[in-house]
Amino acid sequence: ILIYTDLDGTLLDHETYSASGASMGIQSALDAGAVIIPVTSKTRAEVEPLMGELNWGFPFIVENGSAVFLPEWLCTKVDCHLPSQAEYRVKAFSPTLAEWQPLIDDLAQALPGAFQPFSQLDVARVIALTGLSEEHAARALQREFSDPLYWLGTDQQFQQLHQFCVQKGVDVVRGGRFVHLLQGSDKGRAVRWLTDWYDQRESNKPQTIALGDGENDLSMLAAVDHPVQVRSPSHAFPDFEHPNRFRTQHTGPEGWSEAIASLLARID
Ligand code: 2M8
Ligand code: MG
Ligand code: MG
Repeated sequence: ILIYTDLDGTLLDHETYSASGASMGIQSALDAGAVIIPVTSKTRAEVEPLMGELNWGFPFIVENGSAVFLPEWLCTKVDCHLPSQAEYRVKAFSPTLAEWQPLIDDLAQALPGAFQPFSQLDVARVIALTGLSEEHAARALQREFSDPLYWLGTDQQFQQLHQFCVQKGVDVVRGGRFVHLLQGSDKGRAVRWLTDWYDQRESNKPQTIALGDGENDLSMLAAVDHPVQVRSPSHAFPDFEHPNRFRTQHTGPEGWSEAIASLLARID
């Protein structure tokens, strides 16, 4: 079983960024032999300490589906064509942070004052906007593939942002606190790629679960057998239809455990 999971507002509490409410669910998933794969807007630098804490060592997907990081120990000869970075092989779908800058500069000119790019914030400002600890805020600033926008503009400017981006083949998705620009990537595409990767290595076709709370999770939910919409304390469920759709009663990590308990009893 592959369990793809969003972090903020899903496995981690929206306010405290703690996964403790999901510990029962995590334990039963690991006991059942499931692979838990974070699929997040966060950066590699943010995900790594979390993987360490939970002691996983599984692949993970960062910056809204921009790239899949495969731990080197999982890789075989087949993966040799993938570039290596630190102790990983990396499958990237997105332009790099540097490649994004011309478009973001054009947007800033067209919509003066409507947003602040994440890469131009300092640690203190990230802490103020997100409630992250100093260490985690610094890690959030280590972006490799995306530059989320802190939105300050009007609805009309948001329409203009959309129009501008559509012309450039760029998608605009809202996360919990920031607006994310995507080109050629989304969580769903990265999830499909990684499911195929497992499929080619294992004799049984993997069963797939995905859990998310936001609009930026819908492409991932559409890419799996068992999509879970985790209830948010701050917004309604985004519209999503699927024959196996599961919507949790509890919010955030408690909802995560609720869904995993119910699904593990039903599948496998
Ligand atoms: C950003 O992502 C969240 C995802 O919902 C958001 O848009 O609010 C990311 O850029 C991430 O790196 C950061 O940790 C997070 C903090 O709230 O914000
Ligand atoms: Mg989320
Ligand atoms: Mg997220």
